[in-house]
Amino acid sequence: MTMRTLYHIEVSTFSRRVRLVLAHKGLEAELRDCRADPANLAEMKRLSAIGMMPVLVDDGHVVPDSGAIAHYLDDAYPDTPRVFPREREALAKALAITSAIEFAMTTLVDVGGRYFALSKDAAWSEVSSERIGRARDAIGFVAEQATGKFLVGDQWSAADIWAITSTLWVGGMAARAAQGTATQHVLQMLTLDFHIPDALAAWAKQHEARPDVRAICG
Ligand SMILES: N[C@@H](CCC(=O)N[C@@H](CS)C(=O)NCC(=O)O)C(=O)O
Repeated sequence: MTMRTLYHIEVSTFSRRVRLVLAHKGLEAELRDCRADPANLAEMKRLSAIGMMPVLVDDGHVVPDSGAIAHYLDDAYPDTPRVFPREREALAKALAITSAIEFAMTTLVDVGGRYFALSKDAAWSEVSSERIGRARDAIGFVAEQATGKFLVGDQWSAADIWAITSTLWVGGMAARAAQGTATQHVLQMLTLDFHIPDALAAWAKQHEARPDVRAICG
């Protein structure tokens, strides 16, 4: 039997993508939460040169980064349902959407978290507005694609997985702040002018009740 381990963070939008990809493929993995257990974090950092979650270890093969993991699983398990379409036009569209979401989420985490300590710097306003403006453009592009039930073609794909996880994560920030469960980084992200466009939030509503989405993002 294949030994499969996912180093992740329970509430991370990046980690949830991979758990939804695994669920779509019917693949199981032992979950090791790196925020809950420092030993898992140390092990993940030993395995991955970039030291970020999620990291998948599949029969000894180490794959970091949610997008790379999804591509790896599509190729390594060709008998399971794919998350990136095979057909060229659909693949290009799915990648345009996942790249835009990756850019928007990483920018939000960078500006609101990793670099926020620089927010008293004279250049902060200009630099952060430029970056967040681009993140808004990227998520706006994704919202423009939300014209049907699925973002690409007529089935659930990586584009939908990337979109639902980020929509629920960003949408849930204010609720977590109100409950007192938000991290300092999330509180800082809430000060930035970044929101999920109404069209994308409305699109997400029709998928929130999916059993895999409820189990992983609930
Ligand atoms: N592009 C990466 C982003 C992963 C990422 O930013 N992970 C965060 C967790 S939410 C992390 O590991 N942060 C720790 C750090 O930056 O040191 C992916 O999609 O997997």
